[in-house]
Amino acid sequence: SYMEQELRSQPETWREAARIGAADGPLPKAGQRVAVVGCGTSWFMAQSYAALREGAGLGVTDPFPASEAFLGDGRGYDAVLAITRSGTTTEVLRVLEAVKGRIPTVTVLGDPETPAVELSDETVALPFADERSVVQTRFATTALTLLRAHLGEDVTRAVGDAEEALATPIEQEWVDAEQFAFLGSGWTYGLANEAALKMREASQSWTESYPAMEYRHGPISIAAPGRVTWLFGRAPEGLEAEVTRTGAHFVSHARDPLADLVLVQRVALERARARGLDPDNPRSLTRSVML
Ligand code: F1P
Repeated sequence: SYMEQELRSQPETWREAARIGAADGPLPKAGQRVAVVGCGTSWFMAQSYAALREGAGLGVTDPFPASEAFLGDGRGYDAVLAITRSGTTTEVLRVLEAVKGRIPTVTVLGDPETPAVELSDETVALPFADERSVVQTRFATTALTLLRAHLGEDVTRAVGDAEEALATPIEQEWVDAEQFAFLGSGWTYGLANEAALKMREASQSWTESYPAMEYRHGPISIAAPGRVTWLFGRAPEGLEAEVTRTGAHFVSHARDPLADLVLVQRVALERARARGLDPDNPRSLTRSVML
């Protein structure tokens, strides 16, 4: 499948993106107040980037689903960063239109010959990470790798961990599980949201996602034997024991969290196959949502 080919190429596309991200370019400068917009997967990457940028002390960074970003009057932002693989998503184009001439915009996109280019002041194109799949895998992670490198992060370990995640065996328990709860904190919360979306899109699985410690405030009542609670990043104290008591399978890996998302993409693919679904033709989805 396209999805499999594309997700397997992630170490290479991440390496290329790291090179571009580390160079000086049109991406937000330190100190700027930035609104980051996207839809679906691209919104979740916006969430992760925002937490990383604020964590690095580089300036206020607010992520919005493009449909809920009402930035027409500027709202005090110095820049708008849009993330869109297709460059055609209606809500993203509407934001770019609304802020044109008021706030400088930069768009990270896969296809450089799309309407988003006309509407953006600046663009960073990642055509080598563009995809034929409906279900995004490598564009999203490659865009986030670009942004991590731009924040000054050394992503060498992440690339190595992605290679390792591609070679890791998929546990049968993950293929058979009835339900998944993905958890994350800080920048890994966006990854948890994306993992849950990937499993829904590719394999029609029942998945949820929460900020790690919020899970204890209600959603843990769903945890049970035959279900999986998968945490991205380091486990907050006591969480593993609390989940394990429910009988749910608790998963938390030491690898770079973005590389752990690669493993979830593979689980989604495996579950699609086990259910006789074609991950390249997901139910009710199109490659880009346009009104
Ligand atoms: C965003 C997106 C995808 C999703 C679906 C519809 O597209 O929401 O994340 O998987 O296929 O479109 P884009 O703006 O990044 O092209």
